[in-house]
Amino acid sequence: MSARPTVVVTRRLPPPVEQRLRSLFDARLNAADAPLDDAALAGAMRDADALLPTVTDRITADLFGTPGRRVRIVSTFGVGYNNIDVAAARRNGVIVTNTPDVLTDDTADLAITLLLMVARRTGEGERLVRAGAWTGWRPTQMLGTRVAGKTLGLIGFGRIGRAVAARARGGFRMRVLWHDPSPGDDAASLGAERRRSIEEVLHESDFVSLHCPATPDTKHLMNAERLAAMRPGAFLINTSRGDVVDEAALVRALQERTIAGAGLDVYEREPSVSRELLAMDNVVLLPHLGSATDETRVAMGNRAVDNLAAFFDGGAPLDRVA
Ligand code: 8YV
Repeated sequence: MSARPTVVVTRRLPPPVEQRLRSLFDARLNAADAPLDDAALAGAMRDADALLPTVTDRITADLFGTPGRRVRIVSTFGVGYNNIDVAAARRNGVIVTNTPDVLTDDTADLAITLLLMVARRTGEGERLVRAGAWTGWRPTQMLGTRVAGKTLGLIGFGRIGRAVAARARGGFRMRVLWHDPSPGDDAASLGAERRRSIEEVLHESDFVSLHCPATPDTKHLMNAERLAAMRPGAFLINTSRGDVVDEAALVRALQERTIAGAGLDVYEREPSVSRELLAMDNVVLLPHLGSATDETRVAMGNRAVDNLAAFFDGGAPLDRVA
């Protein structure tokens, strides 16, 4: 690398990642960890060579079109990049990269966590104990739903969907069904069965877990009709993106007991969560924790830095999505 490129990092990152950024680049870090507003992002587009944003930043067509833009690469911290207008990036000749692979295991673990929590009513149980309201063990107290041997339907069978399948098959002897527009070459080795339509998966599954990216095609993929196509005793798990579920329709489906419960890590209007969901005991709500382990957040940061380093060394970034 010749002159040190300027990189604007929109949020605080784990210390080893910030240290590496400082050692390689003229890194403009965000010690206060306050989200940048549109004016600050436009300033970064003008003044920096690269931007390292996260899921909380919307990198719009207007930002890519910022007059006098200097940024040539946007290296996002995360596998999902629905917050970035990649078509506008392409039009403006800006490279976009993401951080796949490194968060697969932890996100799959979190999907299984939500599945277990909602089936076994653990959030509700913990609230009871913490409230000092537990009056003692009894045979009929807080009975949940068995997970072992049940049917899990996966909508989306990419890296994370497959990792969930492996856990469900190996750990819980579940029958696993999946639907994905792309072929799943290793599905047979995972012991998972393909279904031609989303509806078929929904009809047959006791648990439905979403693992598709947020795109215009998957916006509200789980709408009122699809929720109604689930089994009455079934649970919906979402660790993908809030946009994939029509949250208002989900609230109605839960209120009308169309489905039995939901485990959610992501929401349509993060960090805001529908008031009705907050009041429901058959819903587990987590604050977008999918990849939130020390190990994975460092690995994600390093992957984002690797992509920048490859680009500024004149090579091809590994994880180019635009
Ligand atoms: C990240 C995620 O926490 O990678 C993703 O797509 O949703 C999460 O794992 C988030 O994207 C950070 O930017």
